[in-house]
Amino acid sequence: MSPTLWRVEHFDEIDSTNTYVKDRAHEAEGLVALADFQTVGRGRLDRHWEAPARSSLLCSILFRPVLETTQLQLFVALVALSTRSALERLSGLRVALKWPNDLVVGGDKLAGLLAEIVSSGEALAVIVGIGVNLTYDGPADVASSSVLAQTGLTIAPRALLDILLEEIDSRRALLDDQRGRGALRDEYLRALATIDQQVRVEQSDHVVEGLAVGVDHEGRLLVEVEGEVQTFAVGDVVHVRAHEDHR
Ligand code: BT5
Repeated sequence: MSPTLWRVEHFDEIDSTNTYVKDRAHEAEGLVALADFQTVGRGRLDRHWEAPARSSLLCSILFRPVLETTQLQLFVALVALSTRSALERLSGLRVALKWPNDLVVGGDKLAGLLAEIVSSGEALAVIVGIGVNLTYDGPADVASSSVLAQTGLTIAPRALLDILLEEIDSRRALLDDQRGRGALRDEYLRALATIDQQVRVEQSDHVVEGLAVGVDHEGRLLVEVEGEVQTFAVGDVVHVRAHEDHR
């Protein structure tokens, strides 16, 4: 498959890049919104994403999957793994992934992803937004960090975006067939700090504790609870024990 035709639209200020791309979900794959500042940066479940102007990579990418909505978490994996590789190429920094949507360094949150689905009739769009702390260490009350704090390097958001899009290009076709999805899942498993950790999965109506043992073919987390493996598609995961530093 040839590389995607990326169409990057840059904004000095916007409400939220995810909202912008969501409103254009009917367009072809490859639309990217990039912002210096968001007035209403969004996390999941109505949470906020904080980032002073020009301190972070703030962008959202439009995909048009060939398969069904169950691929959502695989697109999160695709963008998270690509961001991880781009950061390593640009700064040497090694980050780990925390299921379902964080990039972490030694337990501190360095980046978060927000994936949303828009479907109208047969057509399906997946929007993946990402915020990466480049020079801002994150809110004071959150265990968070930045590329600058970790490496001493100041990376320009656009430089990171360009390498990120290259990395997505090198993986995007994997999502279009079963074998490719298997290869992506293998890379995902290797990058996930969550695996082999004692975790607490907090869902809207209940909390489960157990050992994270893997992810399935749709990127859902597999947690062993009292000898039985349960599957989680959404939910917030807390690593119960401190895990090793993945830098
Ligand atoms: C996320 O949500 O981590 C998804 C963040 C996605 C942000 C990008 S920026 C570009 C695009 N456009 C948008 O509007 N959003 C996307 P969640 O897992 O719900 O985490 C949100 C929580 O992270 C907040 O409640 C804070 O505790 C914490 N947080 C906020 N800003 C942070 C930052 N800069 N660094 C680290 N943690 C932060």
